[in-house]
Amino acid sequence: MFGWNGKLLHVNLTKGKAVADKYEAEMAKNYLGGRGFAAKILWDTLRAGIDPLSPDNRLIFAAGPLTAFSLPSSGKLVVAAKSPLTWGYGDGNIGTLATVQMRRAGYDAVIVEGRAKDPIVLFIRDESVDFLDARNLWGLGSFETESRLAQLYGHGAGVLCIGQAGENLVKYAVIVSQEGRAGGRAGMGAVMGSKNLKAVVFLGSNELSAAYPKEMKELGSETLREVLAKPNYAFWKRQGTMSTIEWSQENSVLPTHNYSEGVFEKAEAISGFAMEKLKVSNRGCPQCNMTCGNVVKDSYRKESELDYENVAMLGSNIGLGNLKSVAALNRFADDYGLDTISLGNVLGFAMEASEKGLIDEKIPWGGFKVAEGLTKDIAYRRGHLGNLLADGVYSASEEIGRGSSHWAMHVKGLEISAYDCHTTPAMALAYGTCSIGAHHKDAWVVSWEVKTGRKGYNAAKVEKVIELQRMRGGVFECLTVCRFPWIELGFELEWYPKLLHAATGIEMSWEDLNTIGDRVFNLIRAFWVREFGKKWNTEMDVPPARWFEERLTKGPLKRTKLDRTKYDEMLQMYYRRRGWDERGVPRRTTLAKLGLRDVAQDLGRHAKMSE
Ligand code: PTT
Ligand code: SF4
Repeated sequence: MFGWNGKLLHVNLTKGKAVADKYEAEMAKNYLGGRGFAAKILWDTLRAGIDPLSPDNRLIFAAGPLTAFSLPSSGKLVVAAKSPLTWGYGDGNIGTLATVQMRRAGYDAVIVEGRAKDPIVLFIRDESVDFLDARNLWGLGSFETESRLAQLYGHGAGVLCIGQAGENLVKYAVIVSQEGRAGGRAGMGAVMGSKNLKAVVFLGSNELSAAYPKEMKELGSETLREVLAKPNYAFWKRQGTMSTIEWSQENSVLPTHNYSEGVFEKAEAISGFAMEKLKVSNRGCPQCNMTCGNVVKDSYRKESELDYENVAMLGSNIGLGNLKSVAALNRFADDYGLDTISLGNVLGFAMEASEKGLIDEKIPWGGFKVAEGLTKDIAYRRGHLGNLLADGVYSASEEIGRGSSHWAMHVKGLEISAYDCHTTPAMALAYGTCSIGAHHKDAWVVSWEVKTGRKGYNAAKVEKVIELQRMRGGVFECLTVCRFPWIELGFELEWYPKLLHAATGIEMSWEDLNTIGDRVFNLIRAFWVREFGKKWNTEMDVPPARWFEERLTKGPLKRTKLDRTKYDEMLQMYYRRRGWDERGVPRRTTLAKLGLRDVAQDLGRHAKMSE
């Protein structure tokens, strides 16, 4: 095999054993890598109904055939497992040296099962795998953990680690790398913590082998130059994703006060231009020449790396209009290893619950010090409220009750990311049907919808959501490279089949790649349905009642809300277009067409299926 290493590493922490094995070329062709491999392995190896925080769960680190080659933004890694937050399929995408070193060590994916007796660091250096005592690291934040490991193994080593949130099984704990890259929103850090796995360190010494090395080198240089020549490059380096704050505010989609509004009166103070005044440098993922991490000095004069999602969720969504304070909360989240999106979401929920008198604690909108304390309480599961919020917004609203589920902002248990959808039905559908719960990664359709018209609930919107799910959630997650060159700079998609051919020697048309995207999407859907069995229902694809029942009261689009009847019709349209039945369960014929006949057979044992 070229491009792929053709090898997986299976690690059993209970037994302290690691075994490498080869996988079939068929798997590479059918699933490509990254999310495709993760979904296939989780489907094949997990029994339905296992507790995600038990040793039975598998934590998977998976790269794709283009990962770590010298080409635009290729230093990405998929981290996946059954999610402790949603109890469905969970994954995230992290930019990290660990992916480069894992591939150089000879593996395309590492699968970790079991639970170590005491905290350990897994040290993977080419063929050798060591299980090292990590009791001295347990209790440390992710920054200190990584810096100690870098002292031992060098700054070139690839490190994935957890902070206190992962250790304490906070359900939205992430995996952290390089002090500002974090992945696995759906609780991949908690799965790592449940395995007593404080960190994984990779070191590899092999060169990746391409089918056509000369062509690969030339294409790599050409595409890297192409990125630099894009008109938006200079502005991207200045603001990265932070320019979206201004755009979201202008278009009434900036989540504000727990998604009750789409505009924030202090938006300017947390915008990309405000960020530029605090900025000290750019950081980024390895193998990237458009490094987009905006490093600023926070209110404690410490460095914090800002992205749109972090700032919207820890800023406007909690009513905090001081960017240095937002940056400080963001830094705490990175160090503890908490997902910033879910953190901002649960803090907003707590502030609203406090305002409505549903909890005793006084947590004012925009109250930085209280938010800081609560963030720590969550990471350590301290006190009743900290512990409650550590389980996520769905759980918190179940316990608090009294109508709070209407404004507990999640889909399938995953907290919604940073777009308010009172005015955007297609984006609501994207959240409703995303493969991990409410995340924008599969279909960031909001910018297209704002441009082309928000009002309709129509077939064109359904088509666009599916097209993006294929490309973003399918092709990019499986090639496992960053999608930003394409989305943000307009780097042409035509390059990817060429790069794939040079790397692997295999010609794949867009039709082939789209089929892989659909195969993986359907397999993940099957995973959800298998997990939930009889409990599976269409409500699981519907965003919270707030967006349907409460109108915006501010901004140019005030008085707008979503229409539930029309949303339901659009959802049914989406199911039909996907080849799913009226409950959103893939039909046998759909799975068979995608080469998933065996999946249909197994799924039929857990849920009612249509032909
Ligand atoms: C992603 C989600 C996002 S999406 C952001 S900001 W974004 C938040 N970042 C967090 C963070 O930082 N620290 C923290 N403690 N929690 C965080 N949670 C949030 O996690 C990220 C970039 C970004 S920045 C995005 S959109 C793109 N995502 C990609 C993707 O998903 N796939 C892909 N092939 N390419 C992508 N490129 C972009 O990568 P999750 P990163 Mg991330 C600090 O983790 O679980 O996928 O959720 O990984 O290396 O930081 O790069 O406006
Ligand atoms: Fe990472 Fe940003 Fe580069 Fe993408 S563009 S690889 S997120 S630094």
